[in-house]
Order: sequence, then C-alpha cells, then structure tokens
Amino acid sequence: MTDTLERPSGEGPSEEHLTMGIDPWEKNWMKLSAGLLVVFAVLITIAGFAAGFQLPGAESEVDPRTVANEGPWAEPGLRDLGDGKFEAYVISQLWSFSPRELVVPIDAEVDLYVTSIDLQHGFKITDTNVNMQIVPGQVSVLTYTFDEVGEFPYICHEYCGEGHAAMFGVVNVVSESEFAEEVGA
Ligand SMILES: [Cu+2]
Repeated sequence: MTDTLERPSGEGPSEEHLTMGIDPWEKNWMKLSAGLLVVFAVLITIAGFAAGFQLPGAESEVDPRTVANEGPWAEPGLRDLGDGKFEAYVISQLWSFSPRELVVPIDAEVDLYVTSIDLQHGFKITDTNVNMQIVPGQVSVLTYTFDEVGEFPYICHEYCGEGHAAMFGVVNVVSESEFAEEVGA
C-alpha cells in the first residue's frame, strides 16, 4: 500500500504533497489545534495554582424563598470580623441590590456573599475583578481587598427584565478615620 492518497487528477494538491493520506495543510492545522489545547491546559494550571485565579464558587445552597429571613441574610450589609477583615452579604432581586451601599475602610479584605431570591442576576464591581453570576438557591463568594479610596459601583450584568438598568449599588471605600465616623454615627 502506498502512503499517498489517490485523487482524481486536476483536483486538490498533487500527490507529492500528500503524506499518509492527509493534506499537509490539514496536518498543520491538527498540530496547531493540539498545540493550543496544551497551551490552554498549561495556562489554566498556572492561573489556578500559581497566580491564584479562582472561579467564584457556589459556596453553599440556600432556599431562595426563605433566605432573606435567615441568619446573616436577614440583615444584609457589611460586618467587621476584626484584623481588617470584613464580610458582606448582598441580596439581589428584581430590580435592586440590598444593601444599595457598602461603606468599607481602605485596605479592607472583604468576603462577599451574594445570592438571589428570584432569578439569575450578575454582580460586577466596577474597576475590580469582582464579577460573579448570581444564581437563586446558591451563594456566590469572592474575597476582594479594596486598596483604593473611591466609589465603585456594582451592577447587575445579566439581563433580568425591564428594570435591569436600574439594578446597581455602590461600594464606597473611605479612609480609616471616615470609616470610624461612619460606624460611630
Ligand atoms: Cu439585571
């Protein structure tokens, strides 16, 4: 058996260009595709293990019908855990976030817990890499350190109906002294 493919004359590349029945161009594309898969696998491994990139995890499951009355969700907002660490519980629903504002001190490390009590929403904090999908029945979690004073709006980025564009809030990052005033007030 020869290692070339026979083709009707006058069509496609000539026989010398065919090895093992595969067109050299096709062979190159196959190599490129396989190579890309290896590159992607390596990049994902580096991102996940060396650079610490993590997908927002579905931390736990909740009942979307009752969650707003349970535990920390009953009073959504920021809580001081001490040592510069905070946690924030945010409930998303048609068409608002609760709370609408989170005031955090500069350099606060905040564990963000977000859930939805109706349908799927998004939670993206502008100018940060906080970007989560919010699925009813699940709690999306990310930790972020706010190391810049300013206002960072959070928005819903999953279209959820006519009030979608009005669905936003803001993280207000303030100096230590301003935060102390805020908490004392
Ligand atoms: Cu929306």
